[in-house]
Amino acid sequence: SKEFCFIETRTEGPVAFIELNRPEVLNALNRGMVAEILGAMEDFDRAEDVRAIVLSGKGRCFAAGADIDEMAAAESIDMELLNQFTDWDRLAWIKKPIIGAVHGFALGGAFELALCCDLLFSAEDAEFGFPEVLLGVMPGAGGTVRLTKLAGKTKAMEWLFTGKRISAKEAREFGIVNQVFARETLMEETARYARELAKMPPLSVRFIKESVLKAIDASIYEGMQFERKNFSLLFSSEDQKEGMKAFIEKRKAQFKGR
Ligand code: CO8
Repeated sequence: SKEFCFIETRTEGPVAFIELNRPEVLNALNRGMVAEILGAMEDFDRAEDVRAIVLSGKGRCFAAGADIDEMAAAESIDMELLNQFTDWDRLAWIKKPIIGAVHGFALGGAFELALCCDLLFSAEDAEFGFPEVLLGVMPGAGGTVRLTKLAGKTKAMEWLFTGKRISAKEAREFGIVNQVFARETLMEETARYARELAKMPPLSVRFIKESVLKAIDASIYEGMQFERKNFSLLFSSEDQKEGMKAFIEKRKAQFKGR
């Protein structure tokens, strides 16, 4: 696997793992780390045998947000010229399912990263939050948008205005987190889930992801047009033939991802 400075990657069969790896600063996301995350995601997205990507943090927590040291002295024009959010835009084009596994803090940019995952599992000790307001700024990588769409205006305003941290339990209540596990079993349970997901027909999973993400932005009519095209498209796949044939023959289907 490639040499990275700020992350570690590995694959275990069909599951790829990306771990944020700057534990000495609680995995603060500098721009280099975000670029590496995207590089790794795109490689795994193209790798034929990878079926799911797991994202987690090494050390005490998932991550405590964007690297404050890196941006403390910046001016508006520096931010504009950096155009750093193009990396985040590319994240939205990853076609394979991304599962986030959060323990400890997921704050600021790290909460935004977690909100970009397709499924989110967390440890009981997880704390989510947008403390940007306490630094005199606000989220910039989709936080106000994704949190509002997910949890609704009422909670989004409350959490964003105050920087108040959300417990794993509360995150689960508001649909931010799929499931909460004990700290010791989080990675094991996430890997188990990813392996199960890897057994699903990959093209179905791919087009379901695409359609659900489309539905977040689209009108019902537009979303359904999009869904219908993807539905039709799957009928050119070998896996559709195999899946339906296996049902009729009362046996387990063998999916190939074609
Ligand atoms: N940036 C840089 N360094 C950090 C960050 C950070 N976000 N968070 C922690 N660190 C460093 C600390 O400075 C400290 O370093 P050192 O040992 O050299 O002093 C080390 O990590 C350990 O941290 P603490 O000693 O503070 O650990 P505590 O357990 O006492 O506190 C907290 C943990 C509460 C998480 C605390 O570290 C904290 O409040 N961190 C900052 C949280 C924050 O404000 N995050 C939001 C940042 S702004 C943001 O994310 C904007 C996103 C917009 C764009 C996204 C682009 C990527």
